[in-house]
Amino acid sequence: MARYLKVAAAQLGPVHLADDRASVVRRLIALLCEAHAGGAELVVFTELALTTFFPRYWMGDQAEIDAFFERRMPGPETQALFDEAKRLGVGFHLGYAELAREGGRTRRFNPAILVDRGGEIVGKYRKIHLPGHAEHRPNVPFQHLEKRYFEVGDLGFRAWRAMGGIMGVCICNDRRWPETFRVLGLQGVELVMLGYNTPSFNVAHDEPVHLRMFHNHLGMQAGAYQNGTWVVAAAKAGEEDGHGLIGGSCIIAPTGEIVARALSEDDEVIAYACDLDLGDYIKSTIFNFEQHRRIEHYGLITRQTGVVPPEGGE
Ligand code: CDT
Repeated sequence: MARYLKVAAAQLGPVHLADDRASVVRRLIALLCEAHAGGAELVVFTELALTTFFPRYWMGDQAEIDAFFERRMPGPETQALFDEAKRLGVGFHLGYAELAREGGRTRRFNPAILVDRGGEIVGKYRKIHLPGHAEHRPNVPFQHLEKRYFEVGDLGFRAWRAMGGIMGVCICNDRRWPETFRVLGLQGVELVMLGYNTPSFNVAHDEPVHLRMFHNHLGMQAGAYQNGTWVVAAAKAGEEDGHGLIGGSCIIAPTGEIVARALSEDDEVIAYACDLDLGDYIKSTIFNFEQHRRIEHYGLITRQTGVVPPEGGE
């Protein structure tokens, strides 16, 4: 018998600098309730969902930076979201900024958690592919300071048995890297959740907006198909204090097809009843890893980061 899980992606419209956590959590709860009313059992919220996308701002004062971080999860403002989800019996995925005391030092990460129907955190992932730069670039219209504000995640790409399936998490820029999906695929992942904050404008290159959206979906559709997994992706969208973020939240089947897609650049719920067995035929035929992977030829992928072109020739 097919295993169906109705999953919602809860796209979040702009969160401005002036918006406080309590108002954002109220919006998340409204999205959660809407998703539940439509039959969703799992709701995927976006990356850094509780605040504006603050890595666009250069901040020199550590206290100002730390105001965007959570010390506890759930914490004073997020407890209401946990309570409501538990009351409704709905699981959720949430991205936020984490300030942790570990090994006698303060650490800052860009994580996402998976919370089950009973309100328990059953999985946590800390973002590994941090894009952008660490130094101030005063000559561009906005910054992308993830490399300054966060450490590289130290928990690996993990999948967990939860919500009746094998669930994986990655975050935003991770979705552009085939390695992300393959490491999850090697754990038999059936559904990958992710949130993203993707600026509409590429400060490094004059790239048409339609390509931003095309590349957003391209990597996720490939990752879904090549690993026989569902992908549920929730964007932060719209103009945050004048800085555009693409929307395009979507649910992608293991066939690589987009089966649901957000229409707006605002708070919006999309949902789909995902057959968690749908990827089985892909995993057992064209992408039967056990039969067809040739790991003796993949060594460069873990030995080398940058490109080393062949020597000699013309
Ligand atoms: N949040 C995040 O990872 N955003 C990146 C922007 C890359 S441009 C510096 C993304 O891959 O969408």
